[in-house]
Amino acid sequence: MPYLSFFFQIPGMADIIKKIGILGDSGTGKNTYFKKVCKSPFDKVANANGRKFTDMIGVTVGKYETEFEYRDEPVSLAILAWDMTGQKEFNIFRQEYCKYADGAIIVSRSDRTESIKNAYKWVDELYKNAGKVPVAFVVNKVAGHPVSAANEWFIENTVKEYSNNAEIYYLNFKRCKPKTLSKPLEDLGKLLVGGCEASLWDEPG
Ligand SMILES: Nc1nc2c(ncn2[C@@H]2O[C@H](COP(=O)(O)OP(=O)(O)OP(=O)(O)O)[C@@H](O)[C@H]2O)c(=O)[nH]1
Ligand SMILES: [Mg+2]
Repeated sequence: MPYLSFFFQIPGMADIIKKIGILGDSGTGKNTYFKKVCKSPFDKVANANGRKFTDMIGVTVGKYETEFEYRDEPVSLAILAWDMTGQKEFNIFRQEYCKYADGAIIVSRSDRTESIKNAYKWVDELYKNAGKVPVAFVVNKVAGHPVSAANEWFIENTVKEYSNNAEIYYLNFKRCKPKTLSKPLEDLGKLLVGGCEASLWDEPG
């Protein structure tokens, strides 16, 4: 049962487990990004007709693991990333999938201005279903399509403020090395660990 053991081994391995959503317009490159930074057994699972079942349920779940020092203590963190399709057909399902998320990565794409303008929509959907959790905002820098000055201004001055000062990352999903691509997860992970500081480090009672 390789798929079950994949998840069941997590509690023994990580000190902390957090759920995040990967959100954004359809076709911005969420699954492309997810496959490069997360491990998931589900990507390979097909139904009888040879179609990936994640295409039919609108989500893939995977794991990103990291270790770092936090306040002079070693911490191991497993981020369970829910890569959700942006397709409208899955709107109702996505609301459910967003519930209990501890954070999110919102993805836009440099050659699709609309996907940058829509970042608000995704922050809204997230906040409605998971509360005001930390967000990392990622722009997929497609080769030959630099982020326009107007879009950069829009991101830096409006989207950032709207999403509680979310960090912004400009990354070429096809060309960047995995370590560079992982930066949003590393930074978000540290924020999430900071958020659960009380339960981790405080004396009980
Ligand atoms: N040229 C180019 N194509 C890309 C890039 N990133 C993604 N794509 C292509 O865009 C298409 C959609 O990418 P996905 O990663 O499936 O997009 P998604 O955001 O998961 O889309 P939904 O699941 O529909 O929400 C695929 O054909 C990718 O190969 C990129 O940086 N450059
Ligand atoms: Mg997808």
